[in-house]
Amino acid sequence: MTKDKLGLPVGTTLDRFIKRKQDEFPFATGELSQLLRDIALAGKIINREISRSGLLNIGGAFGVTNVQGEEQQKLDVIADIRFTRALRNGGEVCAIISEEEEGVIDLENPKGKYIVAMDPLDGSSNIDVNVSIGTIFSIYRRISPAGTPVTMEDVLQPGSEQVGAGYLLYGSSTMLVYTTGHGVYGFTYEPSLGEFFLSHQDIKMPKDGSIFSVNEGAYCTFEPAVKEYVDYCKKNEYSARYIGSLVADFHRNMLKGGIYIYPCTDKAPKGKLRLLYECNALAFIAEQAGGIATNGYKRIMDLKPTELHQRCPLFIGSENMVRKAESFYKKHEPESKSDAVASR
Ligand code: P6P
Repeated sequence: MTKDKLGLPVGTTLDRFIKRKQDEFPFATGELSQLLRDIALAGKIINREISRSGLLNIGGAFGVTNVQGEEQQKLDVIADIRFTRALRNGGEVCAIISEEEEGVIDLENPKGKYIVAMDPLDGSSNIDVNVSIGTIFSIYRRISPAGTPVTMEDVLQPGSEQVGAGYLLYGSSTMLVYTTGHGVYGFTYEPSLGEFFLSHQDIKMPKDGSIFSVNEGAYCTFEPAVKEYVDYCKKNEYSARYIGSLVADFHRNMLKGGIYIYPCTDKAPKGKLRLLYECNALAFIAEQAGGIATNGYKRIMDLKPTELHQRCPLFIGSENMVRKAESFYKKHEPESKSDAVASR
């Protein structure tokens, strides 16, 4: 029987894996473990609803725009409700930041030790065309003492303070991928058993790759450095792979080697992706898997958030590819309009 580093047989359930990992830390109280279970439960429920959305008329737009000015899809709202409910009922979380909610969701659970920042359903415009979508989450320990009201300092922590991060990928199979700072582990969902099983042990991202993911439709408004890097990828006949779903593009690039870029554009002068619940979570995973994530100049996880929904440029993936992309910025530094320069 194949055994992995933990001496466990392959086919280990998420629950058993979490417990075994927790046992490695004598001071672990089990609260983070329970929080991960709560997220997995919500993921199972969303997986069920996504797989039936075409039949239940829960696809399509909700007819409301969210705080981002983006048209909410029905499943965006359902996912937001489901994850918020799972975290509220789980009792480990005191506050949530969600892409779908303008302000902090105070769960009125002052004993909760954790803060969760999440994008309940990223790439939801792909729902109706049956393309993979995902949930992204970051977990922080609160700074203010338990028993006191949640503060903005609790929710505006840099990514370097994350105690956990992960994503659910609702694709050809549904996966949960997460890290708590000791490697990246992937679990594949078996619907007939209602269980996530360990399928990707200690994921490592190749240092190099030949896949680049960027929306070239905005090429004309890219900064010169980004244009030059995209041209470099084409000259080297790299594969262009961009499906409009960050989690799916990131997951493929992590396994095969590659880079995902969402730079500054005229439509998104500070980049499109949100620091707190998209960039930081994937940056933590990327670094734990041996990759890197920057805004073109600075490590994503070193950026100090000032607003809940602030955006930033994202260059994430194989280390050598991100460094190569950054090298073009260094050549063009004075011309760059990237927020990276401003925040440098
Ligand atoms: P564009 C989805 O809205 C998302 O946040 C990411 O999942 C995806 O990579 C990106 O935006 C797509 O944005 O501007 O290329 O359509």
